Amino acid sequence: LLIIVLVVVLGVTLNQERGQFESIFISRCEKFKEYDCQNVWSVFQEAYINKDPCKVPTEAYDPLIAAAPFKPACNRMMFWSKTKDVVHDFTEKTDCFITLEDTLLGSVLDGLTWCGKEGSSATFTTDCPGWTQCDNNPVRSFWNRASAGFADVACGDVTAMMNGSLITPFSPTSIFASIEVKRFNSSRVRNLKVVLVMQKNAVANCTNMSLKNLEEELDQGINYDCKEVPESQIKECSVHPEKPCGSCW
Ligand code: AVW
Repeated sequence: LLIIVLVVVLGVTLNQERGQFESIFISRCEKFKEYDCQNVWSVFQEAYINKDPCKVPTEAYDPLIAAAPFKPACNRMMFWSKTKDVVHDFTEKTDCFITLEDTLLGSVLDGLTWCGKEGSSATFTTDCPGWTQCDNNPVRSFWNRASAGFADVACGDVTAMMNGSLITPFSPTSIFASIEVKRFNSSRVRNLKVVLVMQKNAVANCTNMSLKNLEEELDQGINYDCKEVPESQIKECSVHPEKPCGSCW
């Protein structure tokens, strides 16, 4: 009995020392069987621990990307801009596409905030700089670096869901425009297929100026097409995951 009590007390103590952020990180990571999550966690921490939280450049995450590299999933990679909820509702329920948030690193850190502090070896989850407060903050630098890595392995037919309720669906300041599109390489990517998600209040269509800019920005040799798809149609596909992948739009 004494031994059992000791083991439980020790376990609880260790768990508290682990911290809530680390626990979330490890438990989300463990859903991916092929990784050493304790190692991924320690490489992740190295990027921002004991640093000024406005001085974490994107390159700080290079070792993390090397430790858990993105795998190419030709014809199945899905990018998005300002359509987070409808995209993930669809990709979670169906097995057609993979977004950054379905990969190990993307899913582990989705929705989380973290930063370090000079002179401390701890991870903080409050009082961290906001997305636009300073450019080189740990969260923004991570998403910039991870998006670049994900776009680097894009291949075959690539899909992107954009928001038809915006006057500028392809916004120059978005990660999709400023990082991902620039890294699509015509030796790997054959087509960019834009799905413009149309809600009732849609203001843009495929002739939109910003989408023309997107088409022009693509590496020579990458084909472009755009399709206006009602949001209700995508949601209908999410509730009928048995439908073949090519039949939704
Ligand atoms: P987005 P992106 N404060 O919908 O093209 C906090 O604009 O940029 O699409 N978080 C923010 C802020 C902000 N001001 N702005 C952006 N974010 C975060 C990765 C937030 O998590 C995928 F591969 C928001 O949900 C897509 O193809 C997310 O950035 C592409 O990048 C996306 O903002 C989507 O980036």
